[in-house]
Amino acid sequence: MIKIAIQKSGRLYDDSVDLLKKCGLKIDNAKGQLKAKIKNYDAEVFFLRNSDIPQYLEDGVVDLAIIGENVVEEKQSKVTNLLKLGFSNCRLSIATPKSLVYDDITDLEGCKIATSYPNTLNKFLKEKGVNADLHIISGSVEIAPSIGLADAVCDLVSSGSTLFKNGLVEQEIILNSEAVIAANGKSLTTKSEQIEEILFRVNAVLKAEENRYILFNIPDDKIEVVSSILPVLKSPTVLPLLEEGWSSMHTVINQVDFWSVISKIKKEGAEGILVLPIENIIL
Ligand code: PRT
Repeated sequence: MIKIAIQKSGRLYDDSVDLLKKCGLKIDNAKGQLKAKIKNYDAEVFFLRNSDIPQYLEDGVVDLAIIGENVVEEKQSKVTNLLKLGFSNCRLSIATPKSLVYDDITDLEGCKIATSYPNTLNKFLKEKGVNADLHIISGSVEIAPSIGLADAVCDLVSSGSTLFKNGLVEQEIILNSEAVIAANGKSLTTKSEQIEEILFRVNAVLKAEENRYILFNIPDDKIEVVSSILPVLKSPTVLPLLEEGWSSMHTVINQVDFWSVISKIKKEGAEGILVLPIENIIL
């Protein structure tokens, strides 16, 4: 039995459940439960607070967890980050009021900084040789300067709109973070097969999300030149159409290359281009 922790509610919840479902794991739960069985796999899912997950993982109560990298770093957890998942991206940054003159990090010497991330901030300031007074608060960090509680803040930023609304300017990025799968060290040995199986499925889902299946019609005399444009997994599938002199080409392309590839193959005479999402890619 493998035990997997995910956040019980909050920013990571929907994407975590969605990922497990795409991995073919049927979660038998209603929101609000502490744990649920996976109906079609020998596993259990624990619904926990994101900030508590590192401890459960470290203590071996759970084997695997989907968690924000920032929390693993802040809790200085002895867990192993196995895979970045590409969601809940954010950064931990220091921001100062617009009115404050800021040239570099030394301007924070002797300042009061409000944060919920004292360990990560302390480590950063120590590396930079800056002494500051940390004011630890658990929420609404961004209002601290306007109510006279601090000279600067250190908080998570994603769009930047919270900082903007509070008249703050992002000055230093301390850490870039996204959701990761992390594991308990002992479980990596005792449950290596089950963990590998979960990682194999997650990798297949992530790979599929990065790629699109495309098919289009192409004059036969353009097959070679179009093949050289396509960044294919192996080699494109080419099937003859009923209309003589035309074929249908099928392949998988990465989203990053997508628009440049489409415009190039269109120029070469591709018609009726269909683009489809992929559920899994097993290489
Ligand atoms: O209660 P629990 O311990 O479960 O969770 P939590 O308080 O950590 O929960 P939650 O759901 O707020 O965040 C979960 C995780 O989402 C965080 O640990 C990060 O890994 C990730 N994440 C991604 C974020 C953000 N983006 C984010 N923008 N977490 C918080 N924020 C907050 C930030 O603190 C600030 O208040 O959003 C505000 C800034 O957002 P922007 O878009 O205005 O810049």
